[in-house]
Amino acid sequence: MLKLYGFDVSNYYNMLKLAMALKGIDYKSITTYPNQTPEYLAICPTGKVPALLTEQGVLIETNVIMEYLDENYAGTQLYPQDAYSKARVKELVKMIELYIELPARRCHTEAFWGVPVHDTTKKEVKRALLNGMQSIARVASFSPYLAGKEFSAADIFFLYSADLASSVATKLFGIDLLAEAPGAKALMDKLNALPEVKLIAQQRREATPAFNEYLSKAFSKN
Ligand SMILES: N[C@@H](CCC(=O)N[C@@H](CS)C(=O)NCC(=O)O)C(=O)O
Repeated sequence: MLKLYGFDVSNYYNMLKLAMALKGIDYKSITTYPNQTPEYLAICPTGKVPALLTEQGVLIETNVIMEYLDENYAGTQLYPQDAYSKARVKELVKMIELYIELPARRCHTEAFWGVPVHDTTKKEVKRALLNGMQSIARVASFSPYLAGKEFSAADIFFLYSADLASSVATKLFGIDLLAEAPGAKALMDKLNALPEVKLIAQQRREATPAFNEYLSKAFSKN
């Protein structure tokens, strides 16, 4: 059986949990925080999560795992068949990771755990997030899904990355990031209403106290 390493507060992990739930894939969750122990590095070379153990070996990187799952399992299709449409979905996934997820992460410590981030970083991140969301607005269709009429992997990435990034933008910059992409709020509401998404959100809330405790220990060591 597939084994998925990660923890319920991680948005990358939750992207894969949602993909697997929508496809009806059976797997075993192995709760793991990112770490650099020899034991985990023997499974996952970066020490990050998620990692997926398949019968053939381990796969890392969320977008790569999502493509693998889509090619190997039935259920909700996450990428279109046609090469051009598929490339457009991958384009959105890459834009979300590079221009929304990664800049927002630079400010997570201050937004979520009160560990201050330098003002220069905040200035850079604010500009990057606004540019990123405005770029996505030019590429995405929001009719009603990000890539058009059909649900896709891009919606899964958007759901989790835009959610965290818009919290960062509200908390630290007082801006409404989703308002930069007309249609984004309606899409978020539509996705958040899915029973699979609600369950993952509930599991995230339940797992948050343990993760905060783990983090406060980690921060006090540094
Ligand atoms: N590019 C990786 C990023 C994974 C990632 O950054 N995961 C976070 C948890 S949500 C992590 O492991 N962070 C710890 C670290 O960066 O060392 C992916 O797509 O899976």
